[in-house]
Amino acid sequence: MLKSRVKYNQAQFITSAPDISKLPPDTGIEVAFAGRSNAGKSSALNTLTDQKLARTSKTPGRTQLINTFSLGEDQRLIDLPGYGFAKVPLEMKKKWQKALGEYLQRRKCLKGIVVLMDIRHPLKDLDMDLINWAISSNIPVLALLTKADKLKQGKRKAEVLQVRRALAELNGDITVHAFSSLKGIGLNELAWKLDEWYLGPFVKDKTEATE
Ligand SMILES: Nc1nc2c(ncn2[C@@H]2O[C@H](COP(=O)(O)OP(=O)(O)OP(=O)(O)O)[C@@H](O)[C@H]2O)c(=O)[nH]1
Ligand SMILES: [Mg+2]
Repeated sequence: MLKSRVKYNQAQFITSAPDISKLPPDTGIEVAFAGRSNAGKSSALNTLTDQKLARTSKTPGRTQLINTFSLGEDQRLIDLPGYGFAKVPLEMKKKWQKALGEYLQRRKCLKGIVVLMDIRHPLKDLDMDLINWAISSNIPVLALLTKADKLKQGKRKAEVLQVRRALAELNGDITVHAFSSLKGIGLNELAWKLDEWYLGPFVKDKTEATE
């Protein structure tokens, strides 16, 4: 059982927006899942919510709209279109990359970004662009190294450490974890970070915290 404060399994689909004008009002808190095409964004959302909410596919470029899911109380999860996939008609690519850029730049209720990268190919140029943009916009980042089930434990740990070290140099609010939708690796860490973004830090003993 997922031990989280927010009930992610109660997430409900709201809308698929082709551009930001079709999104729900820009209020409350949104957390967006972003990353290269095929990195495993939709799969991670489905694992977190324990539902088949977001469409997944072997073919990169599956998610072409800004998919919005409600957690109630003006809290939303956002599945963004992937970037960096070459084999898509240019016109289509332009359209949905524009939606992605506009979302990132204009959405005021965006509280945190989950950047998903295949653990075997992390920190590509476009990933770094996104992470650097988030830091300069003061938006915290959770970097999830996806498909961690594809690596043995030793290699997996080494890869996480290497990415942590590289991103620490940027001096931003960045957390790095291994993740696997298939095996549930990193699922609690994802839920806890999102809890923090939606509800604030977890305080164990309230009297202690006020001292
Ligand atoms: N082995 C393994 N495969 C995974 C995992 N997560 C996703 N995949 C596979 O990776 C492919 C892409 O997953 P999606 O979740 O659709 O990726 P996406 O990032 O949403 O892709 P776009 O919508 O195209 O941007 C699918 O074939 C998934 O089954 C994982 O944890 N382990
Ligand atoms: Mg997707």
